[in-house]
Amino acid sequence: MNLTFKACATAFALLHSTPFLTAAEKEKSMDKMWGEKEALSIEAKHPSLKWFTHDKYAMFIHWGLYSEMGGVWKDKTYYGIGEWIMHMAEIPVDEYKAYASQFNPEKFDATQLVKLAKAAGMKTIVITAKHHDGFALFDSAASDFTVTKATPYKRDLMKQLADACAAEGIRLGFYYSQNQDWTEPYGGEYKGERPKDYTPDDFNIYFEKKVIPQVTELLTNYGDIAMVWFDTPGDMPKTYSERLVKLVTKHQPNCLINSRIGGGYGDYVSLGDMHIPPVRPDVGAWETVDTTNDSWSYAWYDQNWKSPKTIIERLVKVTARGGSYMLNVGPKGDGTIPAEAVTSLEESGKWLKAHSEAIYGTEGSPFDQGFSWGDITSKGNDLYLHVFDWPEEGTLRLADLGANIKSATMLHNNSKVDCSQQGSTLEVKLGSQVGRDLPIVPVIKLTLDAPAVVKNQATQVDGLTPVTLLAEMATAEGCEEKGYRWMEKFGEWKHDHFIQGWKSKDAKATWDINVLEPGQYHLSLEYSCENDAANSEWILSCGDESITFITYESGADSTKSFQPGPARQRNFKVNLGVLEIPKAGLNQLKVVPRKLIGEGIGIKGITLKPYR
Ligand code: FHN
Repeated sequence: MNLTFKACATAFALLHSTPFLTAAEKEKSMDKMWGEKEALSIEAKHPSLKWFTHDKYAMFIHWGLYSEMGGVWKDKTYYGIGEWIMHMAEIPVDEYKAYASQFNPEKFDATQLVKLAKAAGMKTIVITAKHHDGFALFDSAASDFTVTKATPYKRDLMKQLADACAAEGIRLGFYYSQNQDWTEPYGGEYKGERPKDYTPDDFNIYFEKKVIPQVTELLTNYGDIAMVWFDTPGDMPKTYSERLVKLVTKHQPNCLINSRIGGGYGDYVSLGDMHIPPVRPDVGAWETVDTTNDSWSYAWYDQNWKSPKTIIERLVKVTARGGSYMLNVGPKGDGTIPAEAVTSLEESGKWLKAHSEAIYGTEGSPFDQGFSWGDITSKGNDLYLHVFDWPEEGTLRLADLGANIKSATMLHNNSKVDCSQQGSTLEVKLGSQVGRDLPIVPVIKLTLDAPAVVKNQATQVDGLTPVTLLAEMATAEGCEEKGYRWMEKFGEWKHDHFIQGWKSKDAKATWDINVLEPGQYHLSLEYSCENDAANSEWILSCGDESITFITYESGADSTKSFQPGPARQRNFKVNLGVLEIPKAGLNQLKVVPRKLIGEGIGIKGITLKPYR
């Protein structure tokens, strides 16, 4: 089946606004944008990865002229990512540059901002020193389009932030858009008319005259820099990435570089925006960047604020999969931070302070994937069970940890939690905690007699809580697992994986499951199906037991989005029925076509719920 998806404005801009691309071409364009699929060419071994992998949590800041516009140009609101307003509203270069006269962030208080990051429990701040619009929040001899020369404010904002970070003991990193520069005639994706004799090789002029001098300024004028966070390398030739690596290493050997520098360089991998991987990625050191609402920079209409609990859950999920989490705030044009973001960061920060042991310096979960009730981090012999959704039956079950339980306590107050072990299965009984005043995300600390090592990563079906078997966990034969990414409305990226492209009736997708309690399970399916593959029939089985089902087309998103590109297939959730899993231990769940139409459906996940 040929799932389609909405390509983002970024990918389109990178591909010189070619409106009709195949799905494969679009996917490739996003790889270029994020540089994420290219294997890092050097073995990630930078000494600073020690703090990076220990600290887990950083603040990202998107701030610039676009923040003053807040999503509005000439009285019209442009819905999308705030910092892309110049592109979305097609603002002429001269007019955009002239707008700098309105940027006067008199209320900016660097110390307050750094203290907010500290209160949130973040250890590093990375700010957009220069985004794609080319405007510098620092003083630069290489450009006049800077806060010091083009605005009434005139003061170097990065200097203030660097001083405040140094005073408060917070690391500072700079975001620098090395390829896209919409206001530089020779820059990537210039929004004006290129000079007459322009050739793509003239990128060199921009690179030598602006990128090299400005990155040098950032590396030499602001004290110790923890990282330079490059973005959207696009088609920039590898030699430029290499030059930047050399430049950073020369001036600040301790400074980290993210993989979006392009060309396979970088000290660690930045996954696609807002991607919280459900399964542990095998890419060495990595991070997820995310934001407190949907847009990166301030946009007046974007009220989709993440609650303190959501922030904690996302931080835990990333930490549990072995990554680091960088969460963005978008200050307004006057320098103030939206109150909702402040509250969420402060509240989640209180939780983090009380549970710091379960985040900083942890190793991630011994399981490659999370659970429906929450997720796990670990340190030595200790496991930290972060309970997002208190299980209905008051019991958590884990098996095959390769170690024995010694004790279980609530991390926030050290109170004892009942636990027992039968064979290799542990049970943690939460009954004694019911009715108590619990933290937003309660954490149970399990102390074992050895570090947990889960040798068999088959999904554990515990007989108590629902379990979703994801496409990412399947073995596909005669079909394929494929990831899709699209931007939904205000810049928030969605990431879905499917088992799809069923070639024949002999194709199959299988999931290994470790059944802790045999019996009846209620099964449901989340899938996507195009019109021309509707009414195909399928068999889902486990051993001799099976369920037969038919799938309907799942519908598509409207094409009338501000994003160009064809419609994206929607997902559909259906109940399949009740299936008996007769034996405990390793089993296999299998899906095969019974009557295949077209390339069949895309399976996102199958959920098993104990049937009571
Ligand atoms: O185009 C940028 C976008 O504006 C934002 O800065 C994000 C943050 O990761 N990076 C690019 C898109 O991935």
